[in-house]
Amino acid sequence: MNQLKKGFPEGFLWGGAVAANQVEGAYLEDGKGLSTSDFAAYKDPYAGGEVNNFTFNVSSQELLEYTANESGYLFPKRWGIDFYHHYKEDIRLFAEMGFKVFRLSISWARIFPTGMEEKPNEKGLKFYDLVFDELKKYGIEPLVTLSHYEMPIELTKKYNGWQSRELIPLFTRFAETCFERYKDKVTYWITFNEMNMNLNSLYTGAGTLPDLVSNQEAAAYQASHYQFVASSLAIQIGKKIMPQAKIGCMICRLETYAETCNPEDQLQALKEDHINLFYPDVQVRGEYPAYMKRYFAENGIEFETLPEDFEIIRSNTADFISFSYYMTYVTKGGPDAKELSGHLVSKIKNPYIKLSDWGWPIDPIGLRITLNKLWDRYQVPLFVVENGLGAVDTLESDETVHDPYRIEYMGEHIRQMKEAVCDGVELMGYTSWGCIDLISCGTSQMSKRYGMIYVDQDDRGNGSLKRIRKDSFFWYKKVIESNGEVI
Ligand code: BGP
Repeated sequence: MNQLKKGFPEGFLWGGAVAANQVEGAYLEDGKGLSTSDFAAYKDPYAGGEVNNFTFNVSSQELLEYTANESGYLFPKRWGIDFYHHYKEDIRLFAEMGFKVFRLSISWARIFPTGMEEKPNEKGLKFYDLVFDELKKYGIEPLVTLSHYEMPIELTKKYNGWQSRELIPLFTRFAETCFERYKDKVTYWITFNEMNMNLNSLYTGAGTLPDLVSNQEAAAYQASHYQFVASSLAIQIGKKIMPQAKIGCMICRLETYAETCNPEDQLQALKEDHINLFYPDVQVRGEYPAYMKRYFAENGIEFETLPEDFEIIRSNTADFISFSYYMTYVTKGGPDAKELSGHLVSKIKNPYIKLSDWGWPIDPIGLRITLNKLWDRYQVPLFVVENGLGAVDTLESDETVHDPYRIEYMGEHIRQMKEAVCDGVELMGYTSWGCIDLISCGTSQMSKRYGMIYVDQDDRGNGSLKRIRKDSFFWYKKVIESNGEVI
């Protein structure tokens, strides 16, 4: 009998993750064009407004004339945490924790301000050169996401985002430019962040204004189809330029439990798992699964494809599956199954697990379950590229931040990852989400803090931007030093 696995393999890629639109700021600096994420806004909560949902809260017409009325709105992703000017300090802190890898994204609009230029913006390219060089100084591998919930707003205005096939060549030109420029600095790439979340937010994932499409679900699958093709073409191009590169796909993993052992509930859980696994199925197995063709037919979902699309998808599959894992879901069969599913947070509560400050269920065992399921289904390397606890943190008068709740959350999830590795799962690494406090994707709040590093800034952008090590900073440093043995 061969040796049982006891823990994380040598070379396990410990680190942290951010996204350009949630950290960089400098939203119009050095030639960058406006991104869709620069319109992630909410009414100023301190001026009587309340935190609304993620996308710009006015009609599409007003968005397209964004200068028309910005009064009362806050656009936190336009300032982020000013990573653009703090990246050296931040990377030094990541190195102090012992990071082996750092997940970040490239802002498309820094490289092609409108997305349609023939030539890239040299100052945009230069910024990421400097970031990668800084990471290299500390021996930290970049893990680069090409599209992480942002794109040039001009592509929304002209094409309504990924509703148009025109986005495919524009994206592959962006990808090829990055591959050519950074081929000697970046080995690990992800094409699209959480592509399955097109179903939850067309604007965030696909740069599509929902009120300009007749069927939002069909529009999400149309955008996903074009992104499948674009991702496969990017892999094809990438492998020619960087034969040694590892290019992966990425989903938001929605591990779903049936509420009871009633076969109807179990069947509904399977159906919802299919909706989630459709994305790695296409990107790793290389074809549309029959269960989704049936789903499209039975639900009257139509979108444009071309025969050659399917050969591109078949011939250019992802090297690994990366995913975000925050929580698990509960579902059940019956007449109201449809409206109970597809929400960011499960409508049916799981009585066996606690909730975070933002009501997200906390389920570490679910991570072991999901790792086993994904490994059993695909037998390709896996990478947990987002996992973390958004919480209210308190900066003490002595400039300390005590976050035992975050240490417990991360510790429990790392423990379950270790169990999965001992079950035989091939796991490449773990990049904790929001390794430094940043702007929330879903609410644009600064106060939903994820980091092991505190950033002195409030929801309105006020603060010194000082970086402060939390208790979890020192704890995570020990975890990495021991390759997870202390867990
Ligand atoms: C994922 C995004 C990340 C991150 C995370 C946490 O969907 O890929 O960008 O933001 O969600 O969500 P939030 O920031 O809304 O707490």
